[in-house]
Amino acid sequence: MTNNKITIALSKGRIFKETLPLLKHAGIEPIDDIATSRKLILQTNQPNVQLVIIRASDVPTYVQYGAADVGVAGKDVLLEHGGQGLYEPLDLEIAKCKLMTAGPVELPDNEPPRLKIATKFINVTKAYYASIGQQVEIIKLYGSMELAPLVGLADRIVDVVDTGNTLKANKLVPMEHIADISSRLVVNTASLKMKHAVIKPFIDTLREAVENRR
Ligand code: PRT
Ligand code: MG
Repeated sequence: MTNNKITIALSKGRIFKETLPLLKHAGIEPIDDIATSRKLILQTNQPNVQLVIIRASDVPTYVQYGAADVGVAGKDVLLEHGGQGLYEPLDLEIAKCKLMTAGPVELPDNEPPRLKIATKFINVTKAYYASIGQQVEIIKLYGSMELAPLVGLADRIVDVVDTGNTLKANKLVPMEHIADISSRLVVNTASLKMKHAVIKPFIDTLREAVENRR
């Protein structure tokens, strides 16, 4: 039996906002208003398409296990997750930012030999400092990384930066560039095979929408 219903995983905020016009190009529009609805599953004008609204960092997990067939996630989140069980066919060119190290405007005269780095991107941070041959101590945080250097929890942070205003407001400066980030379409590898008849045209239409915006 073939099941041609597809579930799309999205996070609230910038990803939802910026994915909506791309979905519209594919003829998909949510029926419920995300701004007022507390529903986590949103029906769309397409009876075979539903949206699930989850935390940005949970999107790869839902898609990996097939709880959602496709999803939209930042490359930062995908690098950190590792991408197991995920096919990444398309750069949606939305929610662009940079993954950077950042530190205080005025660095102390004698920095410790082993820097403390606060971040929610543990794996990416480990790989980055290993790649430049620098031994560091990594401190896992879940948000507001910018605070850590201000209160002496860490010497540096690793975070995504867009305008840089948040760093500036906290007297931090961007230092090393780790990666350019944008959001990607990810697809469950089993869904791609089982629901090829719906997922393949969906990917193609989104690709067209991305190309039209260039
Ligand atoms: O909020 P939650 O913990 O659930 O997850 P999240 O913060 O990862 O989700 P969300 O929706 O805020 O971000 C989703 C995706 O958007 C991220 O995974 C990135 O790929 C992308 N993105 C693009 C950004 C930014 N730009 C961005 N500026 N994600 C976060 N930020 C943060 C930044 O770290 C800073 O704290 O927004 C703040 C403002 O940035 P500036 O540089 O413009 O001041
Ligand atoms: Mg956020």
